[in-house]
Amino acid sequence: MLLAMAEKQDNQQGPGIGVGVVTKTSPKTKRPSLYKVILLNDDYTPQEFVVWLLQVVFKKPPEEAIRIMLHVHQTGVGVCGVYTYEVAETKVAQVMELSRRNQHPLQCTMERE
Ligand code: TYC
Repeated sequence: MLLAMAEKQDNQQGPGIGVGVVTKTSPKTKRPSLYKVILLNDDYTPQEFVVWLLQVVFKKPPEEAIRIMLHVHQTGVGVCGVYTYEVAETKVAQVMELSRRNQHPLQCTMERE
């Protein structure tokens, strides 16, 4: 009875209890730019350290970590992962800090995909 009255009032004066106003906005979502995190080869950083880094920072399973490390070792560069800007920036900073702390010259950079 109360609802019926509210709806009756609606019909006279606009939306009220139990009456939704339908607003339709066009879905304008933009996909974020993605960035490749790239590891560079050097002659001094131990292979085991790079494999460990790929597991800890980039969450790679052991076998994939070995594969990526060997690719960098053999070709000079390799992609560790693709992320949004801030995530990529954080991964690069983590690699650089862990390398510095362990006195390895390992270099890491990012590049827009
Ligand atoms: N080239 C290094 C070695 O032989 C291993 C290495 C791999 C270093 C990948 C850096 O990003 C790198 N000890």
